[in-house]
Order: sequence, then C-alpha cells, then structure tokens
Amino acid sequence: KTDGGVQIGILGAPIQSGQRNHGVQFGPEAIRKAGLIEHLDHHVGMTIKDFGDVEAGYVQGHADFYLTGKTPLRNPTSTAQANSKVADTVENILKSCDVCLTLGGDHSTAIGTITGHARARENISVLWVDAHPDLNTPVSSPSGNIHGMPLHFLMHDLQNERLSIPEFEWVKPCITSSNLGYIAIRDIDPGEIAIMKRYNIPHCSIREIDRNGIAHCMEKILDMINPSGNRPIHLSFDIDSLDPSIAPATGTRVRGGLTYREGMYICEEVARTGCLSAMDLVEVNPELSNFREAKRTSEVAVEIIKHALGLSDTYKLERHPQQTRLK
Ligand code: HAR
Ligand code: MN
Ligand code: MN
Ligand code: MN
Repeated sequence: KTDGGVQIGILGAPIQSGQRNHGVQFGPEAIRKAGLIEHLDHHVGMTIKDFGDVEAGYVQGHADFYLTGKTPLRNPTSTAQANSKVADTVENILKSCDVCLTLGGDHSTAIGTITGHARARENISVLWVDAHPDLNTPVSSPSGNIHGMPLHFLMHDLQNERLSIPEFEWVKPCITSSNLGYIAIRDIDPGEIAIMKRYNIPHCSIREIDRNGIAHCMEKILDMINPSGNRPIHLSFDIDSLDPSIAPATGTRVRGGLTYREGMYICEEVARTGCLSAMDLVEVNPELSNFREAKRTSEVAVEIIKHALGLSDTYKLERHPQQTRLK
C-alpha cells in the first residue's frame, strides 16, 4: 500500500463448470464492459487494481464423478482446479489490497474466494445474498451442479458429508454456522432446509424481508454474523437474489426476489460496517437473454458493486465524515 487510501483488487473468475448453462463464463467480461472500472476509478481515497481473469477452462478427459443411484456430480475436476487458482489468487491479492472483488462465473467460485479470503484474514464472516442457500451436499443435491454446493465444502459442521474427491482435497473447512448468514433465500431444497435447521444457520428469507423490512433484516443478520463489528466480511452476492425483472440474465431465476432498492440497501449497509474485505458478484450470464436484458443485468451488477464499496450517493449523503473509507 502506497498512499493512505483503500486498494481494491479485481479478479475475473470465468468458471462455468459448476452448472449447466453456457455463457456464465462471460460474466466478468460483461460486467467489465458495463463500465465497472470506469465507475470505480477516480474516487478520492480509492485505488483500483485489475488482476485480469484466472484461467478456468474445462479439463479434458475427466468424467463426471458418479454416485450410485444418484445424479452424478458434474465436472468436479474442472471446478476444483479452477477454484484452486482462484483461492491462490484471492489470497495473494489480499496481501496488497484491502478488498478483493471477484467477478463470476458461477457460484462454485465461492469455494475459491472464501478459501483465499480465510487464508489471508482471520475470523472472517460470510454474508450470502442469494435466492438459494447453495448448501447441498453431493448426496442431497437434486442437480449434481457444484454451484449449489459450495458451502458444504467450506463448513466445519459438514465435513463428514463430503465425498473424498482427490481434486478437492485442498479445500479446508474455514467457516462455521455462526460465521455464515443468508439473506433473500427463497428456493431451498429439502436437504438444505434440514442442514439449516440442524446447525441453526442465521438467515433472513425473502419472507422475513416481506414481514420486517430490509432495514430490520440487515440489522439482524449483521449483528448475528458480526456481533462486535470487527470481523472481515465476505459478501457473496448472487445476482439471482434480485427479482428476475431487475436482473434477468442469470441461470436459475426465481420469482419474488429483492427489489432494486433492497439489493442496494443490503450493499450500503455492508459498506457502512467498514468491514468489507472480499466480495463475489456471481451468476451473471449474458447469453441467457437478449442483448438489452443482458446489458441491464450487467449494469445492475456494477451498481451493486458500487453500493457495496460505499460509492452510492445515498450512502455518501448520510455518511459521517469520519466514516469516509472502508477499512
Ligand atoms: N439448489 C439447486 C441445486 O442444488 C439450485 C441452486 C443453484 N443455483 C444457483 N446458485 N444459482 O445459487 O441445484
Ligand atoms: Mn448462488
Ligand atoms: Mn442463486
Ligand atoms: Mn428448488
């Protein structure tokens, strides 16, 4: 770090092997084309460093991992190898930057980003903004898609649910149920409901937002995962948390999502903690809609990122002068 300002490192993770839809690997490119760097640059006290994209191709010659009588686990080798690179890169970026922003790619990317973050910083907590809890195990998964399973690899409580897959052996558990909070979840598989109840995982479903409002929900969830307000926060933002009318270009749309303002408010509240240390913006798939909708989705992704970094006008307006920067 050279000046006194905040350094933001940006990484593209064009991973698609965690799910079945072609096109999600173009997420980083689409978000960059929507003007990400231009929007973040030239803010006083903030420096942007773009680290480019990690290499995330399909690995040839590795078959799906078959479970007898079950949906096969899809593309474990490609997903594991790409994520191992993501983990190393995020860890490295956080040595010189205050915040590492990773652009997905599908949500399996969180295996790498959270691992890298936890290697670089102690005592992290994870805020998972998503229509889905992404907590399936290979056995509970209805799809075999690894983007619906990233958290089972990472949670201490679920280590006995892991299959022994050599390519994933580098993934060490780094979070517990009290380090993880969900917001906006609304499409939850039976196995995920069972795990959430068994381990009492903090959450505000979309129904709780309906009932109590987003302000109350954010206060509650941040207090649960960051009670003394000093833990590095990992914000894992799946664009499908937003209502499909706002962010249509994504692979698993679920009706009844966050409004535009609810999404932005979540991010402004994260900015207000001063604890944001890593962020994922995942599941933008520009090939799943027409050009205009894809562009709109990428522009919303840029807005989400700006709000999380404390750059929204509404946040600046109410901000106390002492709170001008992220830690
Ligand atoms: N729960 C479903 C599954 O496991 C779908 C979840 C994945 N969708 C995502 N991730 N976009 O949040 O297949
Ligand atoms: Mn997700
Ligand atoms: Mn999702
Ligand atoms: Mn479902």
